[in-house]
Amino acid sequence: MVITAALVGAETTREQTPYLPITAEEIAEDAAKCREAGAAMVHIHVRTAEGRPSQDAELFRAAIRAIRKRTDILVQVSTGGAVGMDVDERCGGLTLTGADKPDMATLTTGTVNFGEEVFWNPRPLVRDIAKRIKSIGLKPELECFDVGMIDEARYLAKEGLVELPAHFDFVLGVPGTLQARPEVLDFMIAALPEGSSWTVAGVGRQQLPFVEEAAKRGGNARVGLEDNIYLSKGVLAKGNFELVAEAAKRARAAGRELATPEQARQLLRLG
Ligand code: KMH
Ligand code: ZN
Repeated sequence: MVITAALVGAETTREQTPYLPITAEEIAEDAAKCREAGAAMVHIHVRTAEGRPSQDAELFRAAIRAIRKRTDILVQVSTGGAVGMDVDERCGGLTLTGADKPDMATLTTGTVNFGEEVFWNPRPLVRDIAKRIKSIGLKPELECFDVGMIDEARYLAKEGLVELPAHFDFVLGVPGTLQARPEVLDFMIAALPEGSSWTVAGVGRQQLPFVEEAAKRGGNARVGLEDNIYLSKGVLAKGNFELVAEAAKRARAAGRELATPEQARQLLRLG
């Protein structure tokens, strides 16, 4: 089972939790602890020194270098960024080459309400990002906030922009879109193109229970401060590593073994 740690995100603030990593060093330190706790991959956004969400290539470069100095964990960069960013800004992490190139990048395949805002992903923009990911030889993690976004992957495959089978991430529980319920997860799994792999990211209080739902079904799970700041009711996680440790405990209790980064590379077909 691959555990991904979504370390930073674009929405969580230091006012909500003092444990949110912001600088490259903070991100790398938490990433290394997440690896120790059982994660095989980190999903990262970056922040300015003031903590504002950014997708700046140099901030990604600094974070990736700091992570790779400390640990062999796989690095997946966000192309979602924050609501309202334009496509070039969103794709900052895809401009990195050589030793700084990420291992994977996200690709959201449709538009959704996102709290009081709209996470805007019209079809031409999705194709633009898919082409950029493909052109640097990366595989996308297809971020699906709703079931129609799984079907869109089939269109992208027909257009030669995505290879099937692919790896999907079901993001369930953002206010305004599909919520995290076991029957929703079953429906999404049933909708997958044959042979595809999947991760589930439960947002808010469904994060840790959905690690168990994923474990039971043979899937993978994402935890982290991007999606949830609490280890239990009213108790802040003192870093992403505490959420990973709890996820690892629940996965093992369900009889699952945790993938190393090398095993995750095979399982997610990263090449
Ligand atoms: N911050 C959200 C608007 C991704 O990382 O690819 C989008 C997001 C998805 O987090
Ligand atoms: Zn993200």
